[in-house]
Amino acid sequence: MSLNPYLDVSPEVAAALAAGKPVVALESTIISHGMPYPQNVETALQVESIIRDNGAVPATIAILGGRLKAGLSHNEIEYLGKKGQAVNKASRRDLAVLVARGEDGATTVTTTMIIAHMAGIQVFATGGIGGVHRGAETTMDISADLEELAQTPVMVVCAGAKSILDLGLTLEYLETHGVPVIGYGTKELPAFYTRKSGFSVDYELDSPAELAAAFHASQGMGLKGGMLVTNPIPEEYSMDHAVISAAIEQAVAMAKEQGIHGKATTPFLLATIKDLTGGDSLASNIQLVFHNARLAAQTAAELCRL
Ligand code: PSU
Ligand code: MN
Repeated sequence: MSLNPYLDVSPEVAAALAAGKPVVALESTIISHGMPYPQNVETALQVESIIRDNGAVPATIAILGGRLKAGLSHNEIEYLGKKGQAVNKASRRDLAVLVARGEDGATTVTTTMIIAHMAGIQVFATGGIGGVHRGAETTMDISADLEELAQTPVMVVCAGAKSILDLGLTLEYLETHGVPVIGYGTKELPAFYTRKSGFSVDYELDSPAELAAAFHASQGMGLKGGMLVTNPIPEEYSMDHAVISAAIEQAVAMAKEQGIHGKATTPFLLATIKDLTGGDSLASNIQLVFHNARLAAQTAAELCRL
């Protein structure tokens, strides 16, 4: 079904792409490493149905038995969700060995963008992206997601970046690498669990049609990178600033004490924040993913009209 010998596009996704119908990519690290079981599987399946309800076909992306997959079955999603952190968290550097060995991998924002682009999918919905971590001036912990946004032409719809990261440095990095950062209905970068961060985005766009037009122009000019759309969590699901800030500070301190580093850092922080907030952060996380899925599906539909 595909020109790339490493890639399996599901029949439904392939048919939609061939017919010029809207398709939205979804990542699998959010399933295996971003949320606990069974909420991870329930959320992933619900996100797929929200995308369908908004007129697009969902393509959840992962690596299974060394094959790059665009479009998973419910059983495959259940498998990744149940296995959780025992699945390899697969970033760009992991693809070669995982594929050569025929292993499984959960795709991060980086690898989901890579595989989406291989399949011909332009729009991708998720919760949060990786960024420049606090203390990166000494640890050099900068997510590969930022590099991928600079080079792979996929629109990523997220809820901004959470303050486990250094938001100011994350924006500087994206600016240096030429990644447009769009606020959806806002001039302020949303901070994932809350609607405000105190940092400005480059542009405010206010409709799926405007998002599609900007992405289409970027493609038309042959600019090589992607685009980051930051969609604020709906007010009714946003968290109290003081509560979430305290949990984040404590989680960051615990990670430092316990010497957590490398690819384990983001999953550790997410799980610790969830525990510290008694699950409230998970409830917000789930709602913001639904919200992003809707916007991504509507934007993918607009892109198909251009
Ligand atoms: N942020 C979240 N939830 C997530 C992630 C980030 O709120 O699940 C995941 C995404 O897959 C993202 C990855 O691409 O973590 C970034 O990991 P790192 O910081 O190791 O680059
Ligand atoms: Mn990192």
